[in-house]
This record gives sequence, C-alpha cells and structure tokens, in this order.
Amino acid sequence: MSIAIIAPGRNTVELVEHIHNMDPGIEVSVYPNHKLDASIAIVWNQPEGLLTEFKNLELVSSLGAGVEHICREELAEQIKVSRIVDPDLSNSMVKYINLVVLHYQKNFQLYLDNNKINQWKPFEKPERELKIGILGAGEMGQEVAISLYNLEFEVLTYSNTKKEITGVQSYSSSDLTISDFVSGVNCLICLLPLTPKTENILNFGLFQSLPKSSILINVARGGHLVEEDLFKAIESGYISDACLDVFREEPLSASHPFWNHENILITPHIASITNQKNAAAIVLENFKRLKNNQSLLFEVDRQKGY
Ligand code: OXD
Repeated sequence: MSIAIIAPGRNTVELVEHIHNMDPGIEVSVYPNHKLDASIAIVWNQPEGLLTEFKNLELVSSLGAGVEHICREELAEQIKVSRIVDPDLSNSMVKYINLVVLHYQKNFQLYLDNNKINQWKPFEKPERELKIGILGAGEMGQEVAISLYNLEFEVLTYSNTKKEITGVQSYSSSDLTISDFVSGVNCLICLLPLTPKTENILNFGLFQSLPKSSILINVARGGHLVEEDLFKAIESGYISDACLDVFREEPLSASHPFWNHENILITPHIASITNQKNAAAIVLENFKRLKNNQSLLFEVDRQKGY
C-alpha cells in the first residue's frame, strides 16, 4: 500500500515527515509526482478528475474537515471517503469565531479606526447585544456553540438532527424552517457542510428573514453564499457586517468587490487549520483499519456529503 498526497498550493512537507516518522516503511508520493498505484489519497482541492486516474484506490481522505471536493468526483462505489475530525481543528475554529464575535460585540472596528487618527473616544457606541444562530451543529458547530455560551452569549443551533448541548437551544429542520430560525437571531454563523442541499443557502431570501443590522460570519464554504445577495442585504440594511473566511474562488482575486467594502471583513481561509501531525495519525490509523477490514475513523457518507 502506498499514499499519494494531492494538495496543490498547500505545504505538505510536514505531513510527509509525520507519516514517515510514524511508519517509516510507507511509500508517500506528492502531487505532481504522485504515484497512480497508491491505494490511499490524501487530498485538498485536487485537480478535478485526477482521482479517477488511480487504479488501486481504496480510500480518499480529505486533508481537512470538508469533503465536498471529494464527493463531487465520480469515484467507484467501493472507494471509501474519510475526513479529519480533530480537537485541534475545532479549537482553532472556536478561537477564530470567539475573536470575530467579540470584535463585533465590542465595536472593535471603531477603535481600530480611531487608532489611525489618534482619537481617544471611549464608550462611543454601546456593546452590541448579540443573539447567535449557528447553522450546522456537527463537531465544530457544537464546540463553537459551547464556547460562545461560556462567553455568556445566547446561542441557538440549527441542523438536520436535533442536538443536546447544555445551555444552547438546538433546533432541527423538522422543528422549524430555516427562515424562522434566522428571524430569531442577529448574528448568523455558517458552519454547514457544502452539499447540493446547502449550496447558495446564504441568499437574499434568507437574509430578509434576519432582523435588520445583523451580522453574518461564513467560515464554511464560499459556495454557501450568493455573493451579490450579500451586497443587496447590506444595502437594504438586513446585514450590517459580514466576516468571510471562505470564497467561491480562492485565492480571492485582488479585484473582487469584497475587498475594501467597509462592512466586510476578509480572512484568507485560515479560520481553522489542520494539524498535520494529527492528520497523519488519523490517516495511518485508517490505513491499518483498511488492511484489517475494520470500520474507519470519520468515514463520510458519500450520499449525504458529510
Ligand atoms: C476544512 C477547512 O474543511 O479548513 O478543514 O476548510
């Protein structure tokens, strides 16, 4: 068995080192010098169709939590798909979301702006009262909900299946519609997997259900957001601020109108970053399980797309 890593644009030197340290006997090849006889592929934004060229593929593992880049490929049915679920990945997301939510609660942009003009102006604006709605309550969504609750925010989650999270009101799509859900929050965080059902879910119709001057934070995928609808929602007052970490086209082109929009904060897909040592350990464990015909860690239901 050998492993091929296909993650153009990502530095995977550390990942290869960790795999070799953990299992010196394993052969690892890296795109564009990947070996097509590999039985495991670790992928991130792989060139479309490339996976179908592998002849002995048994497992495709995402290098992150998301798997939409794998699920859209036409893979033979027997090929298994897995992803990285890791406390470090969730912690990284928790810190990012806490930072962004507190930034908005405390009107931090005002002080950043006042810094630039040497202005000492305390208490210019009251703290914002935020009621937070999280779309998607998987591992990350639940961790984020707990941490925001611990920061004393009122937190609600919305997901396919209802979750039990202490202190957090959890709703499922059979309890209420997504529009009713968002009408009760003024800070909406998207942590959904990208599937045909959730693509374009952040659209003007949904934004119109938000109370005026709401905040949008998208850390899931660019494909969730209808970009022109965000401008419309800002212009019509439904959204006052948006923080975006993910985009339809990454890297975001320098001429994209999101840049320099005073109500939009951009980060370059850094909200949560895979710990390569943990990723190597998960893939090698699955490598062993595959050989022993055991069920895999964090296997993905390819029909559901997560
Ligand atoms: C992921 C990501 O899916 O970083 O892990 O976006």
